[in-house]
Amino acid sequence: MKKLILLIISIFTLQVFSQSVVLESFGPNFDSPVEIKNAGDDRLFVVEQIGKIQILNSDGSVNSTPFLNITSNVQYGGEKGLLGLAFHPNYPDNPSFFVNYINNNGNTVISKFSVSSNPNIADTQEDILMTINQPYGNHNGGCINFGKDGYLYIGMGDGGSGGDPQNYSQNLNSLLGKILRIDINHDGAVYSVPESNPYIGIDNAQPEIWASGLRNPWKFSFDTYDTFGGLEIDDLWIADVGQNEFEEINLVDNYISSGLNYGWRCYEGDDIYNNSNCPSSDELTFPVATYSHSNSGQFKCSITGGYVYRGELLNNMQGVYFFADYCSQEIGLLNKENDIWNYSLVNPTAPGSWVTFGEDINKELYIASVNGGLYKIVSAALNTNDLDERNISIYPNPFENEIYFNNLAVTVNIIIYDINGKELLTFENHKDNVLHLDILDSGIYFININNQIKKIIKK
Ligand SMILES: [Ca+2]
Ligand SMILES: [Ca+2]
Repeated sequence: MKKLILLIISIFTLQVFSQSVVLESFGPNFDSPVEIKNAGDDRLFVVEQIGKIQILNSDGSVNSTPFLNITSNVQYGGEKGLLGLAFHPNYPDNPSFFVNYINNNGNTVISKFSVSSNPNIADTQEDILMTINQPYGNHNGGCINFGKDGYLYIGMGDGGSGGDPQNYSQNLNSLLGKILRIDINHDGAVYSVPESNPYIGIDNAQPEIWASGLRNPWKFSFDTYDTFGGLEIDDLWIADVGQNEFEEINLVDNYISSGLNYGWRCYEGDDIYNNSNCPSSDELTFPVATYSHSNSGQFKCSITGGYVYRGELLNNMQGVYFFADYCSQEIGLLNKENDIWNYSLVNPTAPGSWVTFGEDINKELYIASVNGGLYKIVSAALNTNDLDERNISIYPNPFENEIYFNNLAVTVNIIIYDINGKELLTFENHKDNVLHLDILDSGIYFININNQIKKIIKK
């Protein structure tokens, strides 16, 4: 009996363990901040969409002179502006950095700048690496990052309008709707194409393309970690903004898989969007998670991809992928349990139209609203009631031979325990609204659904 009471208490504790993301204001308000990067030291570089990069110091102060001001080169407004920043992997030995912006002709520019003799001020001398024509004002991508392979990855949207009317994302002859990969360390030329890029020498394909079928990757990040066996893993996470209904998160395991097609405009999330002249679905790579605009609580509209957490401040958040939605102002936490990806969406302690996350040198996370607020994420907890909030209930209880779920719209893993906590039955990838438990004797059991719902059931 004592054991039973202890178990009930521990289950109750789990049930009331509430979900939260605590934000602490960090620094002053910025002018439409759209990116936050570090350069391997304790400064944060805040990219303002108008065409400036500000230095935010670890004490929360901002340098009076911007690190870079290229407002006269930048067309700003809507989804246009200075959008991306990446420091050279060997900074400061190699004092260069790269930016992604929309120029005064409305086209995407990737260019290289150098830091001056003062590490807090950049030279305004610019080397343009690439200019990519933009057919419409929206869907300009903008995120750039170096991989552990030392190559520069560039996130390109489908060019814009709606529904990708020219079908750029599926067209390997266009750099739009892709992730590109270039080598910026090439002697002489501004860049070269890595020999391992997937479309070199292929007819009607651009050699810079590394992945295709993206609508507007806002944003992507690398996650580097060591396995218990000491193997270093590099994953790539790509958040792709949806058209009408589904926002998606894509994971490129140990990002060795180049040449993948992420499906847009054939698919939006896992649903067919426009499947004319499309490859078969088994040639496409589908997201590890999607969320709906209107069928998952508060109205949502546009994903902002973040980072897998690898810092020390947030307890129990190791390996959790952080993302956000621009409209609902929620912060999302995605993690894998029992081989199933689960996400929670949380109203953080401060509101914001979230457009970027950032990581400092210690891998702690920051988030910024396009309205100017920048915050450090100082605490976060996963909700154990996430599925409960979708109003899943279990009936009847007590039951005879089977139990029923209402509203089980997702695939779940179910474990049945006895009152001593011994695992009795496991049902993987369960979808039905009925679960047959004739095999059990009369008694008290615990049912665990995706480690989120834990309930006592009686037979
Ligand atoms: Ca565009
Ligand atoms: Ca997709």
